[in-house]
Amino acid sequence: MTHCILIGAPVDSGQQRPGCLMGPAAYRVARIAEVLKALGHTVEDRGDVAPGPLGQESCANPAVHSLPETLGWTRALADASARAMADGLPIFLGGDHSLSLGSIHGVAAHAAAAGRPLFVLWLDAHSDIHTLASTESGNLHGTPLAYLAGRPGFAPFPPFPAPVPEANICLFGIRSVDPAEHAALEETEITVNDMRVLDEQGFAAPMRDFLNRVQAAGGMLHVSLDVDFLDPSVAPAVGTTVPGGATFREAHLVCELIHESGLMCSLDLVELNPFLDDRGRTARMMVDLVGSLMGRKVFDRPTRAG
Ligand code: B3U
Ligand code: MN
Ligand code: MN
Repeated sequence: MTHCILIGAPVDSGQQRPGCLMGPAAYRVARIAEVLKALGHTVEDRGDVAPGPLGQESCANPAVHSLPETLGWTRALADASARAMADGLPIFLGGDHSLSLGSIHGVAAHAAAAGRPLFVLWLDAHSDIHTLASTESGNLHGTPLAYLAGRPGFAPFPPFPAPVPEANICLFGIRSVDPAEHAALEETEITVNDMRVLDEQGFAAPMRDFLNRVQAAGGMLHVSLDVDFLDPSVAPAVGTTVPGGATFREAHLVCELIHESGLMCSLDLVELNPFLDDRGRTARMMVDLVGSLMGRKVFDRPTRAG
């Protein structure tokens, strides 16, 4: 039994298509709390985080937009995250992926204080490893991995408490990488399980390899699940659909393996844009996956209303 702490993060400043701010409400309507309770967990919904006050920060790259807003969210979410880590397993209901700038900040502070190594699993179509200098879109949802890895160029942001060693980061499912990100990844030790690798080796073996490494190191695992990890045919409600993503079965398998490892300490659910959804289908799919992450078997689930 786990104490699950729901934290609404209606962040919309990290990209330019409005709608992600409705994400937390959609997860609640899709009965995330009830699904967790049915699995025997306790659930505490801390409501939606409010962004911190707006500053005047700017940076040299003119493409970057909404920097003060994203900084406000980062500070507020880092704080909410560190507090929740002391009490249970936070589940961040996004919100675009820039929310991870804050959520993982709090998780890393907690792990450092506990003296435990932190590992990060990035389930995403994108590598999200731009810096403020390299992003061409200026969308800060493309930057959290660089921030948490301690890459330079994040001066206006609060210093990352304990950068996650590159060897502790695993990208899984990626299939859209910008040239600057490609160059950055080439010079790192980050494990890149792109779709080419997963097509050839399947999802289970590379996932088990990574989980075994976390286990052997006595590590804590933060999971960041971007809706676009999934194929758009099963999860259409996302601003940046990329064909060729994980199927229903592959995604559940990954979640079941993570559950069986017992290693996950915190979870981001990001990029759901309910305005683009097909009668709540993507929100329900994500909540289904949370069920698998928290102990439900694919063929053993309670009947859901709706
Ligand atoms: N790498 C591109 C596209 C992108 C990243 N994350 C999402 N899209 N969702 C960028 O804008 O940085
Ligand atoms: Mn992402
Ligand atoms: Mn993505």
